[in-house]
Amino acid sequence: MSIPYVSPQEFSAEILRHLKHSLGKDESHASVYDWRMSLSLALRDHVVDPWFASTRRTYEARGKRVYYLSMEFLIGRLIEDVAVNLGLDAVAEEALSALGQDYAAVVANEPDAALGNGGLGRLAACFMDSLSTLGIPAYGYGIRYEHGLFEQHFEDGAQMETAETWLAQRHAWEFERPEVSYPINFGGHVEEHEGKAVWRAGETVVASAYDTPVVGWQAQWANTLRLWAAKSTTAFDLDSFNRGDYMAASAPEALARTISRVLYPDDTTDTGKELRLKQEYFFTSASIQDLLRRFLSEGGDLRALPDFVAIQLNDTHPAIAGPELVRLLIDEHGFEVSQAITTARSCLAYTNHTLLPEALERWPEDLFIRVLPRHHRIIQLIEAAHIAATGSDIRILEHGEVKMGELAFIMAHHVNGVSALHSELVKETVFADLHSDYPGRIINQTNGITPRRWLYSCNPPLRELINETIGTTWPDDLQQLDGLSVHAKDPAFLDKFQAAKDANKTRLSNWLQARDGVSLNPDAMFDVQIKRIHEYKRQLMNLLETVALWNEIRENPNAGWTPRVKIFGGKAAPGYVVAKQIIHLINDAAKVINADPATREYLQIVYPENYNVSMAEILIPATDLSEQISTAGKEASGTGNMKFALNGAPTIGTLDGANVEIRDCVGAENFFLFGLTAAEVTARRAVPEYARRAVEASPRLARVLQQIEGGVFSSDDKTRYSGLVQGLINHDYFLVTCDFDSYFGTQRDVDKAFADKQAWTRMAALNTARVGWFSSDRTISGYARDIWKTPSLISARGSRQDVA
Ligand code: H53
Repeated sequence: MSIPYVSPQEFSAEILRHLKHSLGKDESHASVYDWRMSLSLALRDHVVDPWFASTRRTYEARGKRVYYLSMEFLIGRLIEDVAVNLGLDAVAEEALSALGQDYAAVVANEPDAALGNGGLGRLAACFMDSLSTLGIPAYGYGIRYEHGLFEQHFEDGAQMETAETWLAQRHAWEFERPEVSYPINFGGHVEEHEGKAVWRAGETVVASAYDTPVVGWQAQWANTLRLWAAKSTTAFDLDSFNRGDYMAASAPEALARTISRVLYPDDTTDTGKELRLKQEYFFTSASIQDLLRRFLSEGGDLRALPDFVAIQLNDTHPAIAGPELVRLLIDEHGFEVSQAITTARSCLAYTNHTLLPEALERWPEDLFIRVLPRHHRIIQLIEAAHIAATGSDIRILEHGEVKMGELAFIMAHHVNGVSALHSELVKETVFADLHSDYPGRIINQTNGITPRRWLYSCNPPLRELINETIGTTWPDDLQQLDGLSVHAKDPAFLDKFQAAKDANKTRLSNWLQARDGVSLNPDAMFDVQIKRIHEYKRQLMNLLETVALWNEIRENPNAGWTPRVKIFGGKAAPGYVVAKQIIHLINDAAKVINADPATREYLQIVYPENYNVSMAEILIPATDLSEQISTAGKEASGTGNMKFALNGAPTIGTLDGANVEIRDCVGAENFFLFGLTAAEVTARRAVPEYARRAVEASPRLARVLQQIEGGVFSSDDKTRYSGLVQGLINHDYFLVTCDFDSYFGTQRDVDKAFADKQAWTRMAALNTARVGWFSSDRTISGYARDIWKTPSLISARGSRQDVA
């Protein structure tokens, strides 16, 4: 496919045509919403041809397709993404300006599609972009949540949540597919008829498809993101209505829709909730039924399914795919048990994203039997086959629980971790026994990020500098950025690099001023920690360091401090009490510290509400220092760390997740390392009273804790943080206290380094130049080569065909 040229005049006409015929609006009455919809629909029109061509090519090739099953796709806005991949970004902007519209305002009118919580969901979105860019035939499968991740507001510094409503407006990018729907059964019981199991379901809902085309770089390929909405089998109960019972009349529809109503806002601990299990089965079953229908409609023989179908399980959430595929092969297609299990396993692979025990799902067995009685029996068969084959002690069903991690592992031909360190820890810890039962099954695929969104679109000044320095072919071959390295010695180049950073800092300042009335000192270091609020990510340690710094500036105001703006962003799961306290404390501390005239010049804390993908796109390019400070061994990979480095922000971080590989790439001298290693963390936990000892050994930390506990930041409620502080002193599972001094000291090294402007800029530029490896194109090529065995179907761009 090549992209046909469209002139701005032609594109204006296309926008106007949609304004009139799709929106039914006259130009003189059109709102920003109308313009945004018209622009989106005009762009979508240009996606359709490459999308159809890709589908045709896939059918002709009769090859393998990838099915990426994910509970979450954290997409964000799509206008710029689509415009950029179509090569129409400049045209769209010019066309809208010619119509008298402010392009940036129109783009900003699009609500974020927040169908995810954080890293895992955003990774899925980056993978969709790369699958299309690489020309690998693929479907993303997920849930079309009516309400995405909640909106966050602060009331007196405390987090409040309100429902997110992206679907209150029409979603411009999707195509409804009412003809593509599947029954999804729950409950009931299993009967035996002539040796055959028959599942008599207690309840049935319908999964109905909505397709969003995902176009890759330069529109060479487009895949489909198919999201399922739950509907009722009977839309309306007329008998109830006629009796005057209007609530009961709409009850079936309301009940069914509950399943796709809302994204669970906790990415670690929501297992155990019946609705969540139903959501997981709902979208997994619909997806498996859909891919089987596609395969059979092409005349496929199910015994050859693994040659045509690669199913990737994004975490354990779709782990029910194994039993579901086995069930369909046995119950509906007459397979023998062992043949069904072998066939299913040859199709399935599982990505593990965490070592946190609470994030590896386990379902109470009685709940599981109630919701999925047939699958429970199938899991017994899978477990028996596993024990027979390996003699293993590992069970899927144990202590009255169904262990989804073990199930996913046993039913996958490959299991991958998401960074080199994480994959090793998967082998050594959570899946040590299964690793010895199935040596070679665990492999690593270090995460990546799409450079189209996370550099090209979000950072125009740096994009232009890169284009003029090394040419324009880097967005789908990111290692070309290495060509910037030689320029990092050139003061003229460094000036331009710094000018790009400054422009982004100004853009952020203006945005914050307009949104929240907050002004930032543009000469200060922008020190940013944006991610979900979690104890292991240690936003608390960052805050403690900020308070310690405040103390020191007050005591010694003329010591030549490097001015800093500490920027926090992120949401806490609504039920995660400690995380919410940490948010409250950051906001409380901000109030006191920002009001202090003695330190105002040097230290400011900013915590904008409702961090999301679009906010990340403004914050990351403007960042000077990236905070990646998790307890070593706890962050599986991180992907924000990659985005910052790519946009020229050196990291202060621990040896955790992909930080390790980032540091290897950028060079130890361009990375601010501190803290205990994963092995030291484990050893330290064995030391009695390690936290208390750490506090006693650090007067600086002890003082900060006293201040917080004593109510310095909570004069309205002096005991507000006593639980939080005592928790640190007495437990501190995440070793905030133990790493504090090392962190504080390294931050002072950062201060000194930042003061040498040119050396700092050089470090920043070398970060950009050396992290091209973290493109999600590289990651997806790795999955395609090592796990899926799927070739690229794009012929134009040479090396693409070598992925398999
Ligand atoms: O997945 C990211 C990792 C990150 C990890 C994250 C994640 C979730 O977002 C949700 C659940 C889960 O188990 C893991 O925390 O380290 O970068 C993508 O792999």
